[in-house]
Amino acid sequence: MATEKSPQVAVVMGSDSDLKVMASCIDQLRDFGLTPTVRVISAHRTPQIAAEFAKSAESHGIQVIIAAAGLAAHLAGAMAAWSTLPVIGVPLAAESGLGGLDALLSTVQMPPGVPVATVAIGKPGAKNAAILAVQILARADATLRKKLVDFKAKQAKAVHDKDVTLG
Ligand code: RP5
Repeated sequence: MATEKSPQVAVVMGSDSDLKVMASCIDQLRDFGLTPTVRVISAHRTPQIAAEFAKSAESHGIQVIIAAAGLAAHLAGAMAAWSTLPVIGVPLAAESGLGGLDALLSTVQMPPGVPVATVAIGKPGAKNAAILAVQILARADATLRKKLVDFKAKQAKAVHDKDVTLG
């Protein structure tokens, strides 16, 4: 059962410069009543901490890891290398001039045996990562399942209302 205090989801990002995008992921998780653990950890700049975090995440109650990074984005892959928890990767568009395609390919093209569930680049992916994490947790949590049903219904109504307004 999800409570305000249970950090079942970890949101890790390669830099604090990623926070402006990942705020929408954190906000979405909070909207579902979750309080994620949020960390800045870099696969390249703090590799030891990345390994230690991934290895110990499950023992701290984490059930899903969301990992976001830009450029040569290896953070999600590093998490998946060191943990058997499901890892959702969010590729970000850092200032590389490639619009996040670099991070997308780095995150999604994992070798067989080490999957990373990769979502879209940037904000849409950040929001979807949160929803996907909730969907994973909801398999064993009826309260979250109900919240997901309500979320989908509200989303559908918003689209329908716009459709009616446009007439
Ligand atoms: C990546 O490098 C981070 O995830 C970030 O998207 C990008 C740039 O980091 P900063 O130079 O802004 O710290 O590792």
